[in-house]
Amino acid sequence: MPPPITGPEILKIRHLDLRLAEKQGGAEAGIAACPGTQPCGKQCGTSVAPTERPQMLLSRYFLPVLKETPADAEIVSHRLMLRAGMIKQASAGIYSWLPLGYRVLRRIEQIVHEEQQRAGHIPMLMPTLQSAELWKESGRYDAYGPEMLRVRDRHDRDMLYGPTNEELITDIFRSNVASYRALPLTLYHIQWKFRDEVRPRFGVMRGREFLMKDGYNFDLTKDAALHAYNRHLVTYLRTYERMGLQAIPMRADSGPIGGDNTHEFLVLADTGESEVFYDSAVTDIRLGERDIDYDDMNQCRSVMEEFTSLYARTDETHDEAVFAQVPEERRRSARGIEVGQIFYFGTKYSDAMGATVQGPDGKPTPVHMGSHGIGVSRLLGAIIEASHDDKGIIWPEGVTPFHVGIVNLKQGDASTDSACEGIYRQLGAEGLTALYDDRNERAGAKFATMDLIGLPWRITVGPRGLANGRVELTSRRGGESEELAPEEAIARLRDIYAVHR
Ligand code: 5CA
Repeated sequence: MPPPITGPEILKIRHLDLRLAEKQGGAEAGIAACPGTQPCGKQCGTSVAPTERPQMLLSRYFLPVLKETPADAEIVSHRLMLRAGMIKQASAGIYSWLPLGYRVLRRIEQIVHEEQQRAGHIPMLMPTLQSAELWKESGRYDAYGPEMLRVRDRHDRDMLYGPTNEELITDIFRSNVASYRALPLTLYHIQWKFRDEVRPRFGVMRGREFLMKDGYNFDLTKDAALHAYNRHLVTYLRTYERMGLQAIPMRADSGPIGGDNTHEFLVLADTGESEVFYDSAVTDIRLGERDIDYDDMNQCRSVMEEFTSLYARTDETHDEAVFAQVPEERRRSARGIEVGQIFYFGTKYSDAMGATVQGPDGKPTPVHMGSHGIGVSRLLGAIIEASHDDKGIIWPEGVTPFHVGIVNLKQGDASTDSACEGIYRQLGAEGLTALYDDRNERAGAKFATMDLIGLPWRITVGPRGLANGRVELTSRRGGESEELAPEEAIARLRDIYAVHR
């Protein structure tokens, strides 16, 4: 979960808002514009997640947009992330997350946390650097090959930058859990991983350092572990749908993680690195707003079956003979972006590392395990691949870095300035985040920036509309505009975002 807001962050927000307050001559602006919803104490009466809630004046932000299209970026998501000032390459496959990119990354993490915890999975945090000892115990130290970044510390101990965490979590489990009564248990974290990919490319899509959510279930029996598998499948479907994505579970190959049961989640996109084969009817299924009881084994299994019984496989498991049974008009081959993968691997790690619990019969029993990953940083690329046009990104409401952009068409004009500031404050008071373009720029340049960074809604304020008490609310996706009174525009946004919190 994002940390609570700290002193300097509050000061920064207050600083921005006080600038507005000063301009307006009203001290209460500083309070109204702090848009959080939870009590945080005396400074402002509300608390905000430092990376998400605060309002922002564009003149005070750090948004280094690029005018030129970067020559070395091959796919549209990589080009747009660079152009929109979201990331900067630090070295091959390793990126700094600039403020706008960081906001979206945090938003995606937030959704992942919410959906994991809704299913009863418990968050924690393991380190990036791991001791090689555990990997020697599981037998994967040599098996993992050159993708693993190996380092030696000053005491000549072998360490590695974790490419995944099965060993570390199994060690934590075996050191602390002795009885079957502690089961079922699912622990997860969101942490940076390192894989020394031969060809890092496509920006955050195939990085060397990347952010992953990885979760691990521990269960007494195979049936219980398969329930954990199905439960994860359902949480993933909901997670991706909240991000505005359709990710299709496809039967896959388990690679170095091991086990026979595994599904990858693929977002269809021409630029995807995986070749996939599927029955087109699978694209008609949605989880939607169904009420799911994650403890209900039958319900989770039936959702899993509904989503995985039609043919959908990656090239590694593709079988022409089985595919031929799909009606010809529904057979599709395409490309896809893998945004997650779930595994059930039984007792592979618990046998190798002695992770047993005392069973109901009093005998030591190796636990059944699975691991479940979401490519958190890759998701930004996948969402942009799925949602953009020739002007820039179009963020789905669920992940947008700011709920709305405000464009002042005549900066410096007393009435447009004051209308913009009022709207900005009111949005904040409603818990909606706004990026207010208060720069002295031409209207065209302001629109181009807003279109590039892809906020789903824009409020445009100009002297002509204001003369009739109207501002313009524009949808980034459809491009359609409506003239509304400022309070109507705000009410409209409140309704739109009510389902995305
Ligand atoms: N231990 C298991 C599950 S926790 C595991 O490591 N699974 S994985 O290898 O499939 O990775 C999980 C997800 O991380 C992938 O589905 C993918 O979305 C993302 N991912 C993997 N490699 C990269 C990479 N080089 N760059 C960006 N994301 C990646």
